[in-house]
Amino acid sequence: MHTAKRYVSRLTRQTLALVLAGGRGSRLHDLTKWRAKPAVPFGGKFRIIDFPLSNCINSGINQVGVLTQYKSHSLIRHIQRGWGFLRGELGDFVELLPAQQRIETSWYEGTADAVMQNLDIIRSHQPMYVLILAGDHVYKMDYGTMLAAHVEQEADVTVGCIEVPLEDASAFGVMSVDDQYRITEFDEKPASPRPMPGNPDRALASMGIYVFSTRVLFDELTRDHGLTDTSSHDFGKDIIPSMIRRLRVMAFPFRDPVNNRVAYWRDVGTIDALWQANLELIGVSPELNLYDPDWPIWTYQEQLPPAKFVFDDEQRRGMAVDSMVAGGCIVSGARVRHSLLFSQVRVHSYSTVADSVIFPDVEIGRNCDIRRAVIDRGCRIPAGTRIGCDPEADRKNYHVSPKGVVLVTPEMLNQDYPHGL
Ligand code: ADQ
Ligand code: ADP
Repeated sequence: MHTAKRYVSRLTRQTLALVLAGGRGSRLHDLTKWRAKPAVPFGGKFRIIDFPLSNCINSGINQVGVLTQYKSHSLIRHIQRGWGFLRGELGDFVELLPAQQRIETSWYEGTADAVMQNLDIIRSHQPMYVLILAGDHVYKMDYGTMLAAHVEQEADVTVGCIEVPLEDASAFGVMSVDDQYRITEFDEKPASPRPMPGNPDRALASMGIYVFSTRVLFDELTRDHGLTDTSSHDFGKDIIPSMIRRLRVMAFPFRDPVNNRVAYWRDVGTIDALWQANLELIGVSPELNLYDPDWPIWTYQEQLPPAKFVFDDEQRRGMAVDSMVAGGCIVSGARVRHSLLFSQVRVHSYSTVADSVIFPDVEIGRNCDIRRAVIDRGCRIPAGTRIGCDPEADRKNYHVSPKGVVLVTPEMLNQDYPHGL
């Protein structure tokens, strides 16, 4: 056991992780109008990117580059504030790699181009392996086991994969594997995805995460870079499919290490998915356990006082039940039920908040009734506002998702965004 651990830690130390955090994430509507998807708040005090970054640190990978592009201001600020604790003098870092026209005069094109444009930086760190991650999935994964599988199977590239329902599979890269988990087919976002053999309701999907041996990565990126007319310079569309016949391309099935079942992995890419994944955390034993001391999720957090629940001046109780409430919140004479309140939320007397996700720095005035909502950062909800009670009225003022979740942003309330928060 001891030797095995040391073997894995040697691999993780020789690995550079690159987190792709530049995509648009347009299905999150106005939540990504001003911020990149990896910067979207999640779980009461985190942002989505904290999950892959924490996975790196918890796996012993302490050299991490974050590739940013679209709307990166709040993402950059978050990483600078929260992820600077690694010891540079020991060679550990979380480094921001914005699109900066290092090689081309263009911004990053596909995901492979984003990595290609940083080849000189990768080279300077001399890693044996490069772990390419997406900045926009919520999951807890020990990348050490994937690295060990990559090395043991003498793979050129190893693709993380997970079983998904067949009806969802056309949103992913879908693969077929042989009995050694060598990938034999790979179709990026196929219109009619192939089911798994013997399992007609499931497909094997790429998680969009890859372990490359560094030499192979350099060769493949250089080759793809030359295909100016035929390639979109994307890992899923171009690089992985083109490697299958020539090289050893392996799949690594991501399973829960405790019960060996399909692990928790969410692309919280829509308002409905984001709302549901946040509210699931409130349950008694949610699939994603944020309270596991063996796998802490790191983040930037302000120093805030404890959440407070107070009687108002007329002795009405402020309370939250079946809820998660972050630091700095004050619930005074109001009821909060089955909801998740991020930091510094204020809820005033006679108001009810139910089945809702309230981002930081929101103020909810008196006499409000808020149900099935996602309220964006900095909203000041005027007294007497009803949200989630009348779909027609909601549609006029806010965005209503296919499942009837109401998204409210400061712009929809004609309020300025709280700059400098
Ligand atoms: P998608 O998620 O559709 O499919 P993509 O939009 O390319 O792939 O995003 C992958 C990651 O890269 C995201 O984290 C995104 O933010 C980031 N990204 C996108 N363009 C970028 C750019 N130009 N610069 C920097 N970062 C960028 C991929 C795979 C599929 C796989 C799914 C799993 O292609 O095969 O099934 O991920 O979600
Ligand atoms: P955070 O995630 O920290 O709440 P955002 O990601 O929402 O911050 O915002 C990203 C950047 O865009 C910030 O600089 C913010 O001030 C700016 N911004 C957000 N909404 C607006 C708006 N409606 N008008 C102008 N700037 C905005």
